[in-house]
Amino acid sequence: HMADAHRTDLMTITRYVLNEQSKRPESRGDLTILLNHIVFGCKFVCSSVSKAGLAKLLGLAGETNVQGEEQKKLDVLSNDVFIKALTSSGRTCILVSEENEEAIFVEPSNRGKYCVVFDPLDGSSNIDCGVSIGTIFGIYLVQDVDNPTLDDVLRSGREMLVAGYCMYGSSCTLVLSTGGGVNGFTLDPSLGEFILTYPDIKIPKKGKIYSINEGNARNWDEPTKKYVEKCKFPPDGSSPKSLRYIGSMVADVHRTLLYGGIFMYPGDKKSPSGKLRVLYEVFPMSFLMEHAGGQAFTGKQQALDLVPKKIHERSPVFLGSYDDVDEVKALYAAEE
Ligand code: AHM
Ligand code: MG
Repeated sequence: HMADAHRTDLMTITRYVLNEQSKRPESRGDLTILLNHIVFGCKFVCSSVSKAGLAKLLGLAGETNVQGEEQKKLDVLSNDVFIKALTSSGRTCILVSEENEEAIFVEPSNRGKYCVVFDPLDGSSNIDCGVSIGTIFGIYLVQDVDNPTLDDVLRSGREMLVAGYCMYGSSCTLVLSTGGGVNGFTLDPSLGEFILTYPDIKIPKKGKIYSINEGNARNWDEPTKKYVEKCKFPPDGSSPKSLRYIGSMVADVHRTLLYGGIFMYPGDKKSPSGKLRVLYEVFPMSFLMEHAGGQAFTGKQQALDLVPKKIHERSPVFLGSYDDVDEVKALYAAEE
């Protein structure tokens, strides 16, 4: 009976990744193990995020715990958890975290063939008010395991193998692409397992929502100004788009992926490269968008074609529904 099948035959994320692995006979399961460690990190952070409001209420934040350590801030805690999970997987050699100035080279005894770039807890301005925040990650294959260098992560986004994010929202949702389609999994707290809930996500070709921090409008370039004006006053007389902006990239991108539309963090007069970081914000989200049938543009090129020169480099980004991003591209092309 179908209903029973649904309840007892769940596609967990581990089962999904194992299935993917079995399609590649040469694979030895290293990626499966690495992803399992990332999933553990996401569960840990999810649980900490959901307890954080309570801890604050009880006055625990900033106090010392049994070991006499200061209670760690959520972003620091998340970073520590991911670094421990990733190094102990034995499958990584270079880690780039938004929280660490320098790249981390895993010691040879723990080393594996993957490089992981990540933002352990993105959307910091939303932490203290309980609004959705998230983790973003991307995975590269090192070129020479015995000799990892920064060049292994200073590569185009096209060379990324896997990208994903986990959103800590009204539920905990992990969205992943291993290079094929994009799939979304929701954490079942009673099982402690991520279950496939959004199989093969495809972003609508055109959307009805635009998402941008409009407070920066006076510093925008012409194409951004013109595009946002078109969203509000469509020249063809069609209905205007709705504005939604959370200020948490993971949440804004997740909504864009599911409902369609466009998310923008442009460059402006004050910060020509915008705010978002290429390696662990722009690339993974652009990778997911392209694999879901959307696109991502920097104002100059497809975002995945960028090759960063520094690990914390920033770039403007316009990503989302194919047709909506095309309109932005046309406005930039007309500038030249
Ligand atoms: P953070 O790394 O300090 O959290 O900043 C990144 C966040 C993104 O999640 C979000 O898209 C953006 O900053 C919002 O920036 P702004 O407040 O300038 O609109
Ligand atoms: Mg960030």
